[in-house]
Amino acid sequence: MTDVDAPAPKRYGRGLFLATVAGGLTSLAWGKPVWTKVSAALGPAESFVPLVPQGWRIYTVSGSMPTFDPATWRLEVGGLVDRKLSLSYDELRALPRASQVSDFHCVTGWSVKNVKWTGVRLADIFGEAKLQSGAHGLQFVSAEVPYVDYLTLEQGRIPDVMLAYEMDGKPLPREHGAPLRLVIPEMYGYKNVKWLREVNLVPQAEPGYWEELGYDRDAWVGRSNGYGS
Ligand SMILES: Nc1nc2c(c(=O)[nH]1)N[C@H]1C(S)=C(S)[C@@H](COP(=O)(O)O)O[C@H]1N2
Ligand SMILES: [Mo]
Repeated sequence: MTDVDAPAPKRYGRGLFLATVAGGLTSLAWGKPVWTKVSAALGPAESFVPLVPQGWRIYTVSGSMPTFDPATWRLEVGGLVDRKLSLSYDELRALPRASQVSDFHCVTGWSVKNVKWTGVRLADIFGEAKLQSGAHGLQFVSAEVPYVDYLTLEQGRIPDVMLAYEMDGKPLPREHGAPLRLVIPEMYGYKNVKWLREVNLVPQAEPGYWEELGYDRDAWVGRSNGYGS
């Protein structure tokens, strides 16, 4: 794991992040030693690129990005359901299509406004899979091992939560989680699992990847430990 993986190295306060981002000197936020280390770990082609105009930072915890083959890819829906699903990319795209425009916030202080997402609502997946009464949590498993995260079923039912396969009118780019990522605008970026491969209905939500490392379980934007802690 490299420093680039972290939603926020805790030693950087929000003020420093905002100041450096506003000044366009994003690499300052990482510091030169980190920058050098990251570039070495990922190689020149995949090293962290600050896309200043749009604001995205590309994160991985493993230093590599899963590949997507439409011929073999499946979204598996399992756990406490009456009908397990194994949806091909085409089958996923044949489900009712939903679009929204929402803001995206990383716990480190960067945001991207007005992102257009298109994909499927969890409710439509649940309708196919038939949830069992003991299911109160959702487990989201990334193809990027070991990134796993959870929501309560109630959080998963927030109306603008979606599994997104398009971003800004185009198929989700690889670096943003192709072909599918979770989008939950009410919560910080680390809940928005990229390279989504499995959704499992579980008895209850558990701590996810970053939560095991000290971040808040309920990563409500503006109301959890990303800011001011
Ligand atoms: N699989 C996976 N999903 C992930 C991450 C990651 O490292 N791996 N980082 C999270 C964090 S902390 C943020 S802020 C967003 C960043 O999304 P982006 O890489 O599309 O900009 O992805 C989230 N989802
Ligand atoms: Mo993040």
